[in-house]
Amino acid sequence: MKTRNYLLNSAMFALLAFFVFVGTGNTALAADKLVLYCSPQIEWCNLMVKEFEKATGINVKMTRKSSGETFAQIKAEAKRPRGDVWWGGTGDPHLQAAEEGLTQTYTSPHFDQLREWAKIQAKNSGMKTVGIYSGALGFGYNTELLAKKGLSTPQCWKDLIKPEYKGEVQIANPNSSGTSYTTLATIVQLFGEKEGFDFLKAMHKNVNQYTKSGSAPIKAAGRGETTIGIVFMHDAVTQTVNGMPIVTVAPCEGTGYEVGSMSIIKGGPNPESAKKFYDFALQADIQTMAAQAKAYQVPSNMNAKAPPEAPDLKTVKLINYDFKTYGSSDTRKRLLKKWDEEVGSLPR
Ligand code: S7P
Repeated sequence: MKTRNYLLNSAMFALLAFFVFVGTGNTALAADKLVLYCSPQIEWCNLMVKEFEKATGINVKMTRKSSGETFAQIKAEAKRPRGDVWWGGTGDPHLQAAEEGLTQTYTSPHFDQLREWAKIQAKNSGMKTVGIYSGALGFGYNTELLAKKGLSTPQCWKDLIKPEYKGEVQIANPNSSGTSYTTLATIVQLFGEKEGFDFLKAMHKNVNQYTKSGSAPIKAAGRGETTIGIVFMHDAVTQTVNGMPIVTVAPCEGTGYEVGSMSIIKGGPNPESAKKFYDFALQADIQTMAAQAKAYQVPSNMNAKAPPEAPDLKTVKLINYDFKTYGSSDTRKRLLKKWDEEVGSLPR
């Protein structure tokens, strides 16, 4: 009798589990999880989480941090990784993570649909990272503040060291921010290391604050808290779309750009969910959704639609940014140390 009841209960439990499983309408088990480290704008991170959970039923635990900060966290957790996927953020620290063995190789079935720059990023890392979007560096200014203060219109990097802009420029700290590290590497590539650091030291006198996050300076400019913010051009465009009096500038000397990247963290707790997210994030229809979050980067999937607001990179004078060198562990560590010693620590 006891055995019959036991068998009956087990059968009922199995039947119930089957209905719950079918009822969810997807192939994930309730226990499927993903720990996502997200570095682009929070609105886009939230949208990706919502859409991925809807499509797969996998429960996502997401934290948003800047690129340099996320790199530091993954490195600190290397002995016991807690994250599964690092999605977005500038490509240089993703390359450094690959070189330092913090991320793992993976080739998505969607790889062939990607633009050349996204594939080159993957190949440069031995397939440990991949390009998901691109965007050019520049700056934006608040037209109302500029007029009120009677300042001239900045058009070039070299304009930003003019004494008239004392206290008017904001940029992030390159240790925490991928945007700011891209600026540091761009200036060094454009002007050479000696002249580049002289420029950064001179600009330091005009900087009112080094923020933690890369896009913070243009948000501050939108609110009228600083006149000029050095950021990716697409982040300045978002402010204009939001109704702020911001004009975006592609610097006259030329400028660098990012290959925003994605990597699977080596030894992460949910490797199967990680691959599912990776494939999902490379799909054309998913990349096209970025505009819904007012994210105006250029998508890496050739079949994704670039938002009409995205700055047209063909009209911007782009330098031949050397990702291999400036994403290497030695160069990134050396330049950040030099920036701390020779720029960040100077009085203003
Ligand atoms: O806001 C979007 C974006 O500019 O942010 C990413 C960036 O790495 C995150 O900000 P940090 O500069 O603070 O690291 C870029 O990849 C992305 O285009």
